[in-house]
Amino acid sequence: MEFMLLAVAQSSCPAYAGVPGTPGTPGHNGSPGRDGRDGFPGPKGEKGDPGIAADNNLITKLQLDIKHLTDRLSGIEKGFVESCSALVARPDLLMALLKHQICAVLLLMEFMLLAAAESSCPAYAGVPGTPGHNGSPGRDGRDGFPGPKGEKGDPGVGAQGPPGKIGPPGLAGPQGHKGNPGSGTGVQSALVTRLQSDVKYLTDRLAVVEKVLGYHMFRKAGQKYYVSDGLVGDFEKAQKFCSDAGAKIVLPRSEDENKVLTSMQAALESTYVYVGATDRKKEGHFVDMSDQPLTFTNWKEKEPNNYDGVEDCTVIYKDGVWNDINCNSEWHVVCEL
Ligand code: MMA
Ligand code: CA
Repeated sequence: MEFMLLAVAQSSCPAYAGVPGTPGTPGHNGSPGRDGRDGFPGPKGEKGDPGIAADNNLITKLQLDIKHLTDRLSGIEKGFVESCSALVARPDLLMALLKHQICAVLLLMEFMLLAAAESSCPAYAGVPGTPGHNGSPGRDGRDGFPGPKGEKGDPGVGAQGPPGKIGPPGLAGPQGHKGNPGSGTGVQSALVTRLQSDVKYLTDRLAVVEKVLGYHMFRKAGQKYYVSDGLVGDFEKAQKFCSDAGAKIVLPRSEDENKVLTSMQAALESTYVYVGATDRKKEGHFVDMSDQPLTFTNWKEKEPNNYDGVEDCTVIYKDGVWNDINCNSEWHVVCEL
C-alpha cells in the first residue's frame, strides 16, 4: 500500500528539489518484559486437630477419616488451581493475543501514513531513513497467582498419657447443705429403698428386744432370744403361751443353741423343758412346729422310743440330751423370739 501511494504521489506532482525522505519505519517493539515473579505462597493450612485420648480403634478410624478428607480436599484444591492457571499454562494463546494487538497497531499506523500522503504533495522521494531504535523493554509481568493452599497441619502429638498416682486424700470438707428432695430415680431411689429396708429391720429388732425385756428370764442364742416366765404346763399350754407372745416353742438348731437352752434350764431348776418337735402326724418322724424336718437333734441314747406308744412330744434333759415324752405331761415352757 505504501508503495502504491508513493507511486501515485510521484505521478501527479511536479519535480521539485528533493526533500528529506520519509522517516524510517518504526523500530520493532521491545521484547516482552520478564516473567512476573512467583506468586505469594498460598494461605497456611488449617491447624491440625488436637490429639485425641481415646481408644486405639477410635483413633485409627479418625486418622483414616482425616487422611481421606485430606486427600479429598487436596484433590479439589489441585483441580481448582489448575483451572485458574489455564491461561498462564497456555503461552500460545497469550502470544496469539499479543500478535493480534501488534497487527492492530500496525494497521493504524498505515492508515495515518496514508492520510499524510494525501494531504501533501512531496517532491522526489528521498532515501528512506534508517530504522528506528527498538523500543525499551516492556514492563515486568504481573505477579503470578497465589500458590495452592498449604496442606493441613499434623494432628496434635500423641494421646493423653496414663494418669499419675492417686494423691493422698485431702482433709474432709465441711458438710454441705441439705439437699432438696430428690426425684426418686436411679441410684438415689435404690439407696433410699436400701435405707428404708434397714430402718424396717432395725425397728423390728428393737421391738423384739423390748419384748424380751418383758420376761423374767431370757438368753440370747445367736440371732434368737430364749425367754421364760417360769411357766409349767402340758404341750398344748406351752404352745398357746408362746403363740400368744408372738413366738414359738423353743427348738435348738445347733450345738451352741442347745447349750444356751441347757444353761437356761439349769436356771429354771427344771427336770424337763419342752422342745418344739413332735411326731404326731407320722410316728417316728419328728418335725418342727412348721412341719419341717429337723436339721439338728440331740437324742439321748435309745431315744426316741415312744414309750408305751404315747410319746409324741419332745423334752430336753438337764444334761442337754433329748427324750420323747407324753404330750400331756407338764414341763417348763421356754419360747424363742
Ligand atoms: C424313761 C425312758 C424314756 C421315757 C420315760 C417316760 C426315764 O426315762 O423309758 O424313754 O420317755 O421313761 O417317763
Ligand atoms: Ca421316751
